[in-house]
Amino acid sequence: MVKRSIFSALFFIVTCLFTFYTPVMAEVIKLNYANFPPAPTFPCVQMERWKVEVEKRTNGQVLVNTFPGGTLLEAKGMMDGVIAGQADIGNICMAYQPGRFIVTNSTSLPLGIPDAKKGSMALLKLYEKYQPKEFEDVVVLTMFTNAPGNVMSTSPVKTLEDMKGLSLRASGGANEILSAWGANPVGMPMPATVEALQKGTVKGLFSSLEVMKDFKFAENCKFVTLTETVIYPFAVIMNKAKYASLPDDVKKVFMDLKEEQALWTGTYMDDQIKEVITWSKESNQVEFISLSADEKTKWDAKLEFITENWIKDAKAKGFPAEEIVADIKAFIQ
Ligand code: DTR
Repeated sequence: MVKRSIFSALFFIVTCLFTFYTPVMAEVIKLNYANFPPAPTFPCVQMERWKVEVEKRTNGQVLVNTFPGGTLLEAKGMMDGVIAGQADIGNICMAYQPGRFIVTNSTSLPLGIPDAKKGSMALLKLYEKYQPKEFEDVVVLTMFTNAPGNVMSTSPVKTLEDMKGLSLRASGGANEILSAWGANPVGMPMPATVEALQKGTVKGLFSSLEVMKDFKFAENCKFVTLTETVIYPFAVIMNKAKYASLPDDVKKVFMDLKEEQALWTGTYMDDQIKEVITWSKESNQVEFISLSADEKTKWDAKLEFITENWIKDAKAKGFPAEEIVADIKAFIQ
């Protein structure tokens, strides 16, 4: 009798355990990550690397769905789309909204940022130090820059005379530099440049050289003038409420990746530039033009006023302009 009661009690307990105890399996967190240029370009390559690292470091607790090529949000609507929650994460190029991103677009001043690695680290340090209000409605997951800009053109540009009135595609701070050199800057996001070149609306562009391969500009632009001037700043941003909803251990993975991703992307970009220069010369017969010393002096002299003007304008808007410029110069040493 006693045995039967013990057995019945045990049976009841085991049944309850299997009925009411369900192991707490953390549900998979799915995040949509929007990007604007085509998949082969460096902003999307870094996105895929971030995805792999996040899914690995969270042991699959986070699943990142990536949307390159503007399939979820386009360049100009990216920031507001992420703020509105149309995408959980987005990649923006601050140069496309110069009036909105005053502090971070200061990295596009002609201050001599030598490569994407130094540019990316300087941009991230600038953001961390000044915590600009321009990003107060989102969480910044990382920041990076492209490599310094060069003129890619359908006709050779060897002197300022050759630049006079030449319609070249650029954006943000790069537009001012082209104007100072006497060219006619035509502003548009990078993806729109393909059609503008084909239509002849522009006779080239001013940007980092990896686009010669990534956008096939080497087919039209058979000349590159090595100016090595101006970088463009990018940021990867996240919807604030979505970020707040993440478990603390996932937030830590994201924040641990912030500087690492900036360094990885800058290094990737610099390595890609070396490869594309060789590819452009050997596979596409692109002529690379170096400015003579006299010419370079003339071109540089045209840019001196740009930083002074930026300081004046930024100070008038209440920004610590001189400190920002001094910090960028210090960060790139
Ligand atoms: N040069 C900036 C930024 C840029 C450089 N390479 C890419 C590739 C894909 C998108 C943007 C960029 C620009 O002209 O837009």
